[in-house]
Amino acid sequence: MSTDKEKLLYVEHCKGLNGLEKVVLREVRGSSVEVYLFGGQVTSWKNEYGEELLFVSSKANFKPPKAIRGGIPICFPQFATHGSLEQHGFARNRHWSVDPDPPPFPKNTSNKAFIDLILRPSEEDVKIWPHRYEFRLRVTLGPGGDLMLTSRIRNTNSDGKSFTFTFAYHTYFYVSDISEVRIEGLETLDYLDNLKDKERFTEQGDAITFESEVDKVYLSTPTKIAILDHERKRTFVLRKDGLPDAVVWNPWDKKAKAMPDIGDEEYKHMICVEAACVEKPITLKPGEEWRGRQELSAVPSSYCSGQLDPLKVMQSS
Ligand code: TA6
Repeated sequence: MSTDKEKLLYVEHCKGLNGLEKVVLREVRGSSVEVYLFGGQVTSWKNEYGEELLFVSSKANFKPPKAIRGGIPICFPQFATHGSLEQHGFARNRHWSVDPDPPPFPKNTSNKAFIDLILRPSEEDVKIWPHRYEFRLRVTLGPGGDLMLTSRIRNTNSDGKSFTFTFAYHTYFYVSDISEVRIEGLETLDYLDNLKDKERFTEQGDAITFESEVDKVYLSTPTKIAILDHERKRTFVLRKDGLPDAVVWNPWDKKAKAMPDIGDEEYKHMICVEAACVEKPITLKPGEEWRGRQELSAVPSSYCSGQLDPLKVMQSS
């Protein structure tokens, strides 16, 4: 296959909803990913059977500048709300560009389905957050259907000033039924409860299950978290690097009803588990660069974080 045709197979630039620019990544076994340049936001991740693994609300706006409800919104330069910046910062509300000069891939990777995007502040942005930066985002669909996001944020201030930020990949996983979902890997950890004035508690249970609204920032978590969808016999495995915390959120019925861009019953089919850096903000001096990665995979459901080797599960009858 010629390199042009091959490239088209792996990476296709096209128009999405409302004519917004979109990139489709495809792998030979049939898995795919969609990334909108608006927000630098992944809005679809399908396995080789064409099953959608991320949640995007049926009422999501694909009309800038409002963020798209679902997929993987990027929260930068802040997670949540502090001072004058809007909730979750503004990276998810901006138009990103394809990066003409991406950082080199590590030599040993054979990944072909990837896109490099870049975001720099506009003069308007500098007025609301007085710093200059280069935010490079690489979205990669691996040969086995895994989805990797790598963020590289460099301080390019020429005034010698450092800047400090918090960050999250606000990932919305699609689940069959939230009441059948269990999260493993966060047991016994401390968390800040956003429903109780960010008070600090310690998680007691042996796995996290859901019966009502949850909005917690788990602190200094393991690098691997498992999200088990019992009904669908599917486990999502989230691996993260450079992102010590993890946010777990489901709005439940009352909050969902109050949100215009999510269906009243849709909370039953989503769980946000967000690789994040919240408790200890990151500070960069001019010229310094921070890197934060998350890698998502979906494996058969009997795999639990660290208890069973997914390869053994895959080979078992
Ligand atoms: O990640 C949890 C959270 O901070 C919740 O408090 C809720 O606000 C959610 O994010 C969605 O925020 P958004 O600004 O996207 O509506």
